[in-house]
Amino acid sequence: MIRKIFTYPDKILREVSKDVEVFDESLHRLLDDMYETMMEYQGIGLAAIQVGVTQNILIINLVNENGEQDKSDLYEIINPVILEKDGAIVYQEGCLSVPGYYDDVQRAEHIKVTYQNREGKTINREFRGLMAIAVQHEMDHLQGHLFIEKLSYLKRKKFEKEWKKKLKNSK
Ligand code: Y12
Ligand code: CO
Repeated sequence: MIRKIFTYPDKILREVSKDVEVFDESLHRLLDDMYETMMEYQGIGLAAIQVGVTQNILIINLVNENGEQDKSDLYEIINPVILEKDGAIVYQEGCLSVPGYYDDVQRAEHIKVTYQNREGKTINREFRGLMAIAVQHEMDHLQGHLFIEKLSYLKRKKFEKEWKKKLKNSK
């Protein structure tokens, strides 16, 4: 089922998500719905809070070297914790909750993460480059943060002005 994606400035996006404790059929349905929703809106990453569910869940499905978004490359990441981070990388980020706006954000280039999969199994993994960026972007959502909060004061002011205009024109 395709779910509604909440967009800025909806207050729900500021909520802090909670850990998943039960790894049951309803969690699997939510993960399947998140995947369907992300694909429908042509995203590469989605956090549960973006579909209104305040649980520590995110999915990421990057495009591979053949330009395809293969489901076998899908990461379902539950209750993630960053254990270590290092390096720096700048990338022009976008977000399905801020559609149409993209800007440069600096993040760690390499992270070590512990998380659980849909069966509740603990997994320890290292991510680099775009995958590290995506994990950090989605984990910010779980803390109620959006990438636009990382913009400089002047860029943020410009964004707010443009966004208000866009919202007014879409009424
Ligand atoms: C690198 C940087 C950011 C991430 C987080 C995941 N971000 C996305 O998946 C963003 C997707 C996106 C797609 C859009 O297209 C449609 O909605 C059809 C979009 O909207 C427009 O461009 C109008 C905005 C964002 C991972 C890795
Ligand atoms: Co986002």
